[in-house]
Amino acid sequence: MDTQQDILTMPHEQLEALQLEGVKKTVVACYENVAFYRESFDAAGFDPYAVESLDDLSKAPFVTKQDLRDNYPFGMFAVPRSEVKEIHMSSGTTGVATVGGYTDHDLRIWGDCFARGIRFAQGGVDDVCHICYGYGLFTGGLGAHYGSLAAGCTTIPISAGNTERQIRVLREMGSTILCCTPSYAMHIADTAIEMGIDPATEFSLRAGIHGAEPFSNNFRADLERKLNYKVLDVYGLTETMGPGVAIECWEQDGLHLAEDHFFAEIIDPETGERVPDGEWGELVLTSIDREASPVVRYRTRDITRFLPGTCKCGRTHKRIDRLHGRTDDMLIVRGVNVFPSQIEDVMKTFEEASSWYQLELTTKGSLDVVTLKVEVNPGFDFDQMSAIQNLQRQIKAALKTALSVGVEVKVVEPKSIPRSEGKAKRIIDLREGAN
Ligand code: DLL
Repeated sequence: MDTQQDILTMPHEQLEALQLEGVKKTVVACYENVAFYRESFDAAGFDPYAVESLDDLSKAPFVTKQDLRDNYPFGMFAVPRSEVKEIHMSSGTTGVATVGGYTDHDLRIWGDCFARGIRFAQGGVDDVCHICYGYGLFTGGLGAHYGSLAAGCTTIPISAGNTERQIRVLREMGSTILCCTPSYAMHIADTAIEMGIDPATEFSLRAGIHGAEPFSNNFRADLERKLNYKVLDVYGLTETMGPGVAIECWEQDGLHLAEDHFFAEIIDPETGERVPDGEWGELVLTSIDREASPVVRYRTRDITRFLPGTCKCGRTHKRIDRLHGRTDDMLIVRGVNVFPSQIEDVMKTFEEASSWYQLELTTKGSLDVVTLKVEVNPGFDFDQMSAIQNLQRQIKAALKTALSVGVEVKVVEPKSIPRSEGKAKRIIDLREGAN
């Protein structure tokens, strides 16, 4: 019997019973082994020994990225350092990094979680899995690596960078599964096309397992067309494990949470209260069986919602909607809340617009001004001022209609926006006091 398959299709009530057992163990382990949790549970009057239901967990205080930073490097470990076999760290571009530790058990779970994505793509021993997420402290490379090994694929640990070599290897080794950020996948596809190689016919890709940053449905459609494969969205974060917390199945109808390893809540970021199923809010995660770096009610700052109903694939694990972005990336343009990926979705309906854009934030008086810099596709006649102005006007009007936001639009030449081998930098904040 395939136990992984059983776990993925078991009745939800049965899964909840497993979750409750796991959550009970996690809160006790955190209380007994991590000074931070002992203090914060005591301060909130939360008794970890009195959890009788998953609802009781909502009495526990939240833990934030700042709490993890304050306990850098090893203060959040729930096992002795000698049991920690691997360490990963968040990029830490804004302040001190956060650290995640993994025991042998944690590494196995991580591999199993990512391997689900590969199996969702019917992947296994017949596949060649090309991994160009960055290897190192970033969780992308090694998370996909452990997943690929667990799923039995032939693994190519090429890491990010040297795009022409990526293209040669993809073509010559007949890779069937591509793991990298969606923006790097797009860069690989565009570079191949520039080199005179048609990736749709000269690569052998079947599936891409892309994540680590938001990407719109239109961006995805463009990728699928250029690379002639199917894209599955994978979500995760260093603070709770890395990639594999939730992954789309072949239905592409939301990301199945690994509910046997994480208990998820969606809260109103302002009040901290759970929102009804189906409503958008901030995802909060609690570990069920993480040994080294368990979290209790970690506020991810990522905005999503539980999707109603069951998935056509028959798996019972709840699905979250594709992520719009983080609460910190949400722009408030003249009072309207908007995420960069929503702007991207509108912009991508124009065939002249490439997939490359940046949002520049500036101030004019007391108001924030958002300028969308859109790179046009090669072939666009950049010498024709009227064509440029026309396109700018049309995109601006489309954004106003679709999102009710007034965004300035500036069309820029092909290849003028920097490419990224990892996460794309979509927002350039030039406002006073930013950075
Ligand atoms: O980005 C882990 C990862 C690696 C996920 C590879 C998927 C693939 P961090 O660097 O800690 O970890 O960044 C985590 O990235 O809180 C989200 O804001 C964002 N993010 C991750 N996956 C997605 C996704 C890795 N599929 C932060 N869609 C998270 C949108 C995502 N945003």
